[in-house]
Amino acid sequence: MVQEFVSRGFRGRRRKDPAVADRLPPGQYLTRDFPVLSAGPTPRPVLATWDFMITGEAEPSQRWTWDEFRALPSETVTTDIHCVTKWSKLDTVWEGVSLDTLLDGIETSADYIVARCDGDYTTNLPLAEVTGGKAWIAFAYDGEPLEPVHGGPARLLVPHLYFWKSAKWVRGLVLTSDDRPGFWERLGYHNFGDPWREQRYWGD
Ligand SMILES: Nc1nc2c(c(=O)[nH]1)N[C@H]1C(S)=C(S)[C@@H](COP(=O)(O)O)O[C@H]1N2
Ligand SMILES: [Mo]
Repeated sequence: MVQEFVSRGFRGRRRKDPAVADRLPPGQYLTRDFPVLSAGPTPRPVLATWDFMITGEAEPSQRWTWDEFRALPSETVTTDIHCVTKWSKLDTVWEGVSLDTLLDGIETSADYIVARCDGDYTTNLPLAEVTGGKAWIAFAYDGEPLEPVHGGPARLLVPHLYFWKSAKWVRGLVLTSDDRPGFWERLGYHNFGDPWREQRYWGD
């Protein structure tokens, strides 16, 4: 009873905090733990054979081994994340390689990407939503190597869109001229997924 009263009081205070409220998209609630949402089993890729590829309408196509990927310049990113199942988490801290860095030097006429992963998951994004400092391939969370359940060794991080766009266990990007809906998008989730416009499902 006491515990419940204390935690309810705590949440109540947080909700009234205007600085926090401003950062919470419509229909979302705050969580302090880090839920795991995976559509299948957790893949365990071996780093010695791991690679990351940019293919499709990319000239030239590119491939990095794990060591080559980790030798690229990386950034620390502190950002809020928003899951379509309605939890949001503020000030998460990641380390990753910007997609701008990975795409540098690649010529393309593509307007979209499809993220490919270990396992069968895919997700689609406009190229303009993952360039200009808006997306990373993250390999660390909270100063530690990214845990397998959260997408380790590396995941896409696109924090301004619902978190299903942040593909875990990502292995590559396919650049496409047509928009190709991915795993959740084909199952009825919104094609774009802006949490501030509450774009949860097709038709939202
Ligand atoms: N490869 C892959 N990436 C994925 C998923 C998945 O099932 N497989 N789930 C997505 C969904 S719906 C969400 S909300 C986030 C959850 O990330 P987390 O488990 O680290 O919280 O990962 C996204 N990326
Ligand atoms: Mo999600």
